[in-house]
Amino acid sequence: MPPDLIVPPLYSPFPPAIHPRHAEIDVQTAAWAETFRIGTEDLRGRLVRHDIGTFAARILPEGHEEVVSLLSDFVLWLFGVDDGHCEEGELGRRPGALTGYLHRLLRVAQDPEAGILQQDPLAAGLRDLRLRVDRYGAPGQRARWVDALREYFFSVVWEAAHRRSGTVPCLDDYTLMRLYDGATTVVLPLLEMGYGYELQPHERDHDAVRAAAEMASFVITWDNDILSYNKEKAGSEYYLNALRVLQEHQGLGPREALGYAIHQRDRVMCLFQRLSEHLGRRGSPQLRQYLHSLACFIRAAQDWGVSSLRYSTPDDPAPVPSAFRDTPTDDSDEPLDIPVIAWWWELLPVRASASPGLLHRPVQQ
Ligand code: 3E9
Ligand code: MG
Ligand code: MG
Ligand code: MG
Ligand code: MG
Repeated sequence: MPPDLIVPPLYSPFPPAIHPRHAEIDVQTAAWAETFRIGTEDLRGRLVRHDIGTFAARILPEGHEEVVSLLSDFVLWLFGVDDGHCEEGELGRRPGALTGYLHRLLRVAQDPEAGILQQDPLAAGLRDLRLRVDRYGAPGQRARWVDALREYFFSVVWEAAHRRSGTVPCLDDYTLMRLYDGATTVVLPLLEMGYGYELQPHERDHDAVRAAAEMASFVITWDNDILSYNKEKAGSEYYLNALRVLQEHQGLGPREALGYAIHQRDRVMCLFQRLSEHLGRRGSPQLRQYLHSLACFIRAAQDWGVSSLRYSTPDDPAPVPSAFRDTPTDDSDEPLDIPVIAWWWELLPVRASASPGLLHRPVQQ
């Protein structure tokens, strides 16, 4: 990051929170990574110093400890895939071969007994994760988890095609890819499992609830793009994040791109808050817990993003903020100029209206 590109405090309306067992969970995740030999020795040695247990403990601050631990191991596993195979490994430039490997992994997630990838450490780790998903989740949640893994895998293959050709997708394509390749959607079933409830399909699959989850993914991944820019740009490898997309396609300089990305995430954050409040007033207690967990997830990624050695080491300090601000830089109701997410702005009644209003898109039964 150029020295003049200092990340200012980011808008964060949600309070920080952390599970009291975070330190133990972090230690257990390091042991889990060792047991299953996730990643190369070098990658594993780095990952276990990234406070991933702390991240999981912030996502589910009052969740069942076993599920926080499962989430922690799963996030480390995801970095084993994302760093180990996509961003640092050779499969990351071979989308066809990557597709084959990820399909086999998906089969293991669906059927842990499948006689494939017997010597593969990520497959062994995934078998263990799947057994724990069975233990703490309902069959429908396991199905959602497998489906979410598939959408994450599908998006990293798209990303791999850009890595191979050295191209940078346009903002619209990047936004669509990023809703999945930040692996945020694979965490969603664990938000429910963490508090021992199952969101009913008429709520979980309601357009407005899906939109709220997508908005959380947007804010989490835009924040990651801002806070990981230093790490990602520093290497000689191909990298892809929102700041790069804005520089390539909107003709912005690094500083302007940073300001623009902040305005985008602030606007989505404001919409998320308004939609969340609106849905919370009408939904079940489980939906309110789910919306609260989305907010915890956003805040967790921020607190972890500004503190983890993954993004800023003493040898390579990133100019990231140590505090957050409680007002947005942009609270406009106007949709962002990104067609794939324009529908988010059609879900709420106009703000000026005093009536509770109806969602434009009806509840799906
Ligand atoms: C994130 O994007 C990649 C995921 C596979 C990381 C696993 C994290 C989660 C499931 C929770 C979501 C959290 C985020 C996005 C912080 P990217 O840009 O490759 O992550 P990096 O750490 O390398 O910047
Ligand atoms: Mg640690
Ligand atoms: Mg990645
Ligand atoms: Mg990465
Ligand atoms: Mg990143």
